[in-house]
Amino acid sequence: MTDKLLVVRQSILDGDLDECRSSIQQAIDGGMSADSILKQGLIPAMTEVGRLFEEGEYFVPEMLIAARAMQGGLELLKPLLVEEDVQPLGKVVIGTVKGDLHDIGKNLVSMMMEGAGFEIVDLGTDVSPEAFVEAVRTNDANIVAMSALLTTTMTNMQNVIQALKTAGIREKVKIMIGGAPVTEAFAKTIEADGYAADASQAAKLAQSYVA
Ligand code: B1M
Repeated sequence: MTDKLLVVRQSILDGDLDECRSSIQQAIDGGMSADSILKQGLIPAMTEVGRLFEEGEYFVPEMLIAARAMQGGLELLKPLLVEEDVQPLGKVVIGTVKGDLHDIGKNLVSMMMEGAGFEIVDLGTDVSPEAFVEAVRTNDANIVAMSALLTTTMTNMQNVIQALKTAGIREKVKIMIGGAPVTEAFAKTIEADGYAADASQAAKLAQSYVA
């Protein structure tokens, strides 16, 4: 890794948005491609953030500020990635299910997935089954990611899966779910493809679907 990318990586680990953007700008000005900055700088840094989180060295606040720094940096790269025609790993439609307004965990999952190289279509909170179906169709998504924080709303995940089946597009997508009351067993019951306990595992699970 070049010195410039080491600075990019450290700025993400420190959650330092300004440093992240200025070090990325310096790497761009120095002639490095956006693709290299993304794949050798941002993505490995977010992988490391995920590892630190899983090992209990980072907690949710550290992960959030790291993800925000990464997102701020990614904004600089996005137009260049389009110019370089860099393809994302896949397209994820993500949302918190109908009746549920909790979005802190969902946003974290979304940011970690973006950091892992996915294009994200974030539908927000209180998302109906019809809106998930419509978003999968219009975006030609490969993954549907659902979050729920309430025991009363987690059952709506099954309604989304049913709606995808009815629309005839269930087999087109991998469906992954998560959120505090959600479990692996629940995922099996509703025939989701997978469950992840936290944002770092969610990013890894999504990567396993496109590997
Ligand atoms: Co609410 N709330 N809340 N709340 N709230 C809980 C969830 C609750 C456990 C609090 C409690 O009673 N102890 C309880 C649920 C009880 C239950 O159903 N068993 C509860 C309740 C009851 C309610 C209301 C009904 C309260 C009321 O009005 N009477 C109401 C419901 C509103 C609604 O949604 N319709 C309500 C409202 C709210 C606020 C709006 C005030 C606010 C939400 C703000 C927001 O999100 N923008 C809020 C908050 C903040 C919480 C707590 C305190 C924190 C949730 C949170 O953000 N955690 C929560 C209590 C608690 O958890 N200690 C609580 C941090 C976040 C990073 O974790 O979201 O779990 P989490 O995400 C994790 C993992 O779960 C996972 O990754 C993340 C981290 O790595 N993950 C996924 C999440 N989604 C994933 C998707 C994946 C994979 C992993 O794949 C796709």
